[in-house]
Amino acid sequence: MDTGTKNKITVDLSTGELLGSPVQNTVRTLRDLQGIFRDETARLAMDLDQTVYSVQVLMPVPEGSRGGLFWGNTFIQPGTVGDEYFMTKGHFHADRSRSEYYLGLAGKGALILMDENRRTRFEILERGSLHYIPPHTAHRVANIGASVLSFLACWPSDAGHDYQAIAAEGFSARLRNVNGAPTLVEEA
Ligand code: S6P
Ligand code: ZN
Repeated sequence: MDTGTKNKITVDLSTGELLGSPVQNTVRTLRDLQGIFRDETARLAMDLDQTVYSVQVLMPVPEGSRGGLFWGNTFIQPGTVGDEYFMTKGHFHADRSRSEYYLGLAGKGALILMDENRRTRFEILERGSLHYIPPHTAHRVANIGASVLSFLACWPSDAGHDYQAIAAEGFSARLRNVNGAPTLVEEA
């Protein structure tokens, strides 16, 4: 009989860490983020084995299944490459109609959103802030604080990830540290 304790998963609400199994863990180091930051020379001068972010994902159904939901926790280290904050690669969902929720848990960040007309904006992501990422919207998160940023995410199991569009064209604006303030600067 299932007592309710089998495969029990808990979220450490102070850090966002997912405890229990099965959880997939992905780590992105500076080496993995070639072409993501504006200042490639600055990135190459850094310790490329340094972790920029990691993601824990709970996938109760196979990727691509219709009707399921995935859960993920992302942890972004504090830091910069040149004047750009450590951030995620960013993606559209492969099925552009699929949306997502983010909930901030620790640290201070910026959720950068770009629609399909390449209009880019950002929302401050911090403990308790809830963000609805609409369909047809590319998203990435930057850590604009001095401590680890962590946030929870929930998205449909058939959303998929399109990293290619961002790898090819990027976002239309970059979040840069301008005189100490996170500022969206349009790409030339
Ligand atoms: C998945 C969701 C997040 C990101 C994670 C890392 O749809 O948006 O779990 O995967 O924050 O970002 P990225 O751009 O490397 O997937
Ligand atoms: Zn997503």
